[in-house]
Amino acid sequence: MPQRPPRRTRLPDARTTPRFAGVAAFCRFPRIEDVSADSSPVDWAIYGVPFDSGVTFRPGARFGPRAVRDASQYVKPYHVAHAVDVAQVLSIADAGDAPVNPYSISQTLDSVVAFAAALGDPSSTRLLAVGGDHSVAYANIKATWQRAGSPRGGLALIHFDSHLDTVDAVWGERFGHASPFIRAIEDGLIDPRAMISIGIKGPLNTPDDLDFARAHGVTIIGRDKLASPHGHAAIAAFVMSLASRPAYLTFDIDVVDPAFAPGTGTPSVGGITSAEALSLLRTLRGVNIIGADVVEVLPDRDVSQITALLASHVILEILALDAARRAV
Ligand SMILES: [Mn+2]
Repeated sequence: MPQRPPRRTRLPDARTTPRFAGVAAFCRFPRIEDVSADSSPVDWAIYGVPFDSGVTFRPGARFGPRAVRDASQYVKPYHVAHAVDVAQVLSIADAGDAPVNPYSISQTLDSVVAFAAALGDPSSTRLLAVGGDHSVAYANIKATWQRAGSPRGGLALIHFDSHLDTVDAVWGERFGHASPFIRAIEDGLIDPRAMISIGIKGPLNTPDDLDFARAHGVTIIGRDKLASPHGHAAIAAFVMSLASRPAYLTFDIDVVDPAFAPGTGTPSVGGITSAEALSLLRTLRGVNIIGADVVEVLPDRDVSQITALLASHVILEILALDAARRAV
């Protein structure tokens, strides 16, 4: 058994260093440049992608990373349901924001991939991107896939969203926020037969929007199905089928009802509650999540920071899944 590297993440003690003081980093983790160069690489690098030029409707998610950093100051590291202290098990750092070009989706995706490729140790540091609109998922998936050794057949994908995001192109643009997964599947980064889309409900522009996912074998757990035991059983069966296969988790905050997450650009009513979102994430315990993103937080439409706060806790849930898996 290889020895675990010593833990390196040090959170300031909130009882002596107030959560409302200092420069805001994700969940108060150290900035990556402050992690000692002679220590082991971090287990997770969290970085922002302040980019929203891929949206089809309301812009503003470019301000998401800052809002999530701010709201995440109140996130605490001990996860009660998994009984694990994320900061004790994992070394985590805020790697800042990827460079973006607000006038170019393609240049931005390329620069995000290049930025992510340089973070930590490619063989061990996992990437968690905070958007930004959903177009940025393609870049973080690509960087994660490359880190995994560019596996033929692609990664498994667990996708939370109100929308499938497998639209071929909108206004001729093939890499917008409606298209990250059609591109990731086409490029072999994702195995559609190991992809599950949870919370899908639309409404859609056309029923054709479902065709690509259905034809490629994506498991679709619609919002209605989540209201029945069948939906949860299907998710459990999917999790079992993955075993230890590397999986990527992408979480579009618009899967949550706008009553709980109003700060988003394409809100879809009738969604899951924030409590259901956390509960669903906890059912993924055991999945080997090697990369993730949390996207589509639009702070200008937010109320009392509730959407950014939810996104912060989704980040904690993702990290806690990995911590719980390693702590066994
Ligand atoms: Mn989406």
